[in-house]
Amino acid sequence: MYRRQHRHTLDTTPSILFVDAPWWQRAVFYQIYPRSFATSRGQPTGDLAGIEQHLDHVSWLGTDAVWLSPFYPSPMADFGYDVADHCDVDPLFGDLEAFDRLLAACHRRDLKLLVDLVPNHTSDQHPWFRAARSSRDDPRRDWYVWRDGSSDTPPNNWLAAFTGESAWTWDDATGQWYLHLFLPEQPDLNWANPEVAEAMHGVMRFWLDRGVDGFRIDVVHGLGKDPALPDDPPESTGLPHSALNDTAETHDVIRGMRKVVDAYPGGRLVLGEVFLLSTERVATYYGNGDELHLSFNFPPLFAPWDASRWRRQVEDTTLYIAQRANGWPTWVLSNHDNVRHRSRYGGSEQRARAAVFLLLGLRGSPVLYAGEELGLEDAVIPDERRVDPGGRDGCRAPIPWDGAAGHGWGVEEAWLPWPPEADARNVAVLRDDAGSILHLYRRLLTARRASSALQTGDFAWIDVPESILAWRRTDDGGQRVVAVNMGEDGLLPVEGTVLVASDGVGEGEAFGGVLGRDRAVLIDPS
Ligand code: ISL
Repeated sequence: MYRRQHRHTLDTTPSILFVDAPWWQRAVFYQIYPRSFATSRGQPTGDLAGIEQHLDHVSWLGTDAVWLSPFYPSPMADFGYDVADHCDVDPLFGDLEAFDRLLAACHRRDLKLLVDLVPNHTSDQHPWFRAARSSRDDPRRDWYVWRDGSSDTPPNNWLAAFTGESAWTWDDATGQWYLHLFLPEQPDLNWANPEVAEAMHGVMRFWLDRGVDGFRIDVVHGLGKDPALPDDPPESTGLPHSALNDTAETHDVIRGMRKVVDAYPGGRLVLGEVFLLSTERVATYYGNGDELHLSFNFPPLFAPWDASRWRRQVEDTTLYIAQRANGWPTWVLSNHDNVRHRSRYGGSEQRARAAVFLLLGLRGSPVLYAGEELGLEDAVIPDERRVDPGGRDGCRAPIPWDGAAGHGWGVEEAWLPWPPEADARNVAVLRDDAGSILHLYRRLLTARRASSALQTGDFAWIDVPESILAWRRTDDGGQRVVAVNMGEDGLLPVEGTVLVASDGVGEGEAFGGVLGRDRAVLIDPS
C-alpha cells in the first residue's frame, strides 16, 4: 500500500512516501506573508530573497509546502490583495528572477510552492480597470461589474468588507456604479464575461509554466455573481456580501480553473479560500472531483477553546467534507486575516501548545501560519501604527529571527511593531531550547511524517469525559491516539506510549492515564 523511501532533504529524518494518496492530502502547509517573514536587504518589509534565505527554517520544522501570500505589483491598499499586474513581482519584494530562485530553492528542499491567485478583483490601478473606467465603450468595460442608477441609490444593499459601507462606488466620469466586495480600490471582475476567464487562465498558466505547484485562490466563492444581484436578506445584517456570495455560477468558474491546473503534470493543486460560515456550504466547493482539491473551512477557526464547540466542528467537518466523495478537510487556526489563535484562546502558551495537536492530529491537511510555531501572540499596535483598513495588523507583525535589536531584520523598526516578548520568543532562542514550543511543533511534525495513520488514516472518536477530545487514527500501518483537554484534568482511558506531549513530559514512557487541563498528547497505543 505504501513504501518507505528516504527523501533527500536537508533534514536527516527518514520520511515515508505514501504512494496511495495525493501529495496534498499528506502535506502540511506553511503560510508565508511576504511583508512580514524576512528581509534580505535590511528593509522594514520582507522580500522574496529574504524568504529564500530562511527556507531552512521551514524545512527544519518539517512542513511540506509553502503558500505565499501576494507579492505582485500593487498599490498596497490591501497589502497586495489589490493586484495591479498578476504576472510580475512588486519591486518591494524583488523581481521574477528572485521568484524563480525561491521556487528552485523550495524544490531543492522537497517543498512545494503555492502562489496566491486573486481572481475576484483587481486593483483600481490595474490596466484592465483603468481601461474599463475610461469610457463606457472601452472593450474592457464589461470586464468589471457596472450598473446604471442614480448616484444616490446603489444598485442593491450589498456591503463591502472592511468599510461596512455599500459594495458599490459611483463613477462620476462615466455615470455608473461599479461593484467591489472589498475596498473601492478593489473592483470586482465580471466572470460572466468569457474574456475574463480566459485572461485569468492565462495568469494561471504563466505561474504553472514557471513551475509552481498550485494556487491558494482568494475569495473563490465570490467569483460568480447572481446576474439579478438580489439584495442580501435582512437577517444577514452587517455581514459583508463577501461572506454571503454563494451562487451556482461560481461552480462553473471553478470547474474552468480546475481544468487549467489538471492539464499540467505533477498534481498541481487548487486550495480555495471559501469564506462561508457554514461547513455544509463550504463542502459543495469540492464539486464532484472537478472543483477545488482543498478548501479552507473557517467555522472551526472561529470556535472558542471549548471541547463541546470543537466536537461539533469536527463532526460537521467529518460529515460534510471528510465523508464526501473527493472531500478532504483542511485545518487552520491562524492566518494573516485573523487574530492569532494563541491570543484568541486567551494568551496562554500551554493552550497554544495543545492546539497544534488539533491541527496536526485531526483528519485533513493542516495549514500553519508562519510564527505560530514560535507561539506568537498578536502584536500590540498603537493607533498611529495601524495601517490595515481591516484592522488585521496584529497578526501580521514581523517574524523575530533572533533576540538582538532588530531581530534579524537589520532595522530598528519593521513595518509593524514586533510581536510580544520578541527578545526571548524568537527563532534563534527557541531553537536552542529543546523544551520550547518550536521544538514541540517539530516533534509533532516529525511524528506525523512517520505515521501514515496520522496522515491519511481513518478517524474515530474515543469515548472520554466532556472536556476532552480524543480520537483514534487508524490504517493498515497502525494506530495513533490524539487527545486534547480543553477543560478540567480528566481520565483518558487509553494505554500506550506517549510519543509527543504538549508539555514535553513523559515522552517515550507509558501514558499515565490522566490528561491535565490545556494539555494534549499523541500516543502510540500498540
Ligand atoms: O479578513 C476578513 C475579516 O477580517 C475576511 O472576511 C476576509 O475578508 C476574507 O477571508 C477574504 O480574505 C481574502 O481576501 C481579501 C484580503 O483582504 C484578505 O487578506 C484575503 O485573505 C481581499 O482580497
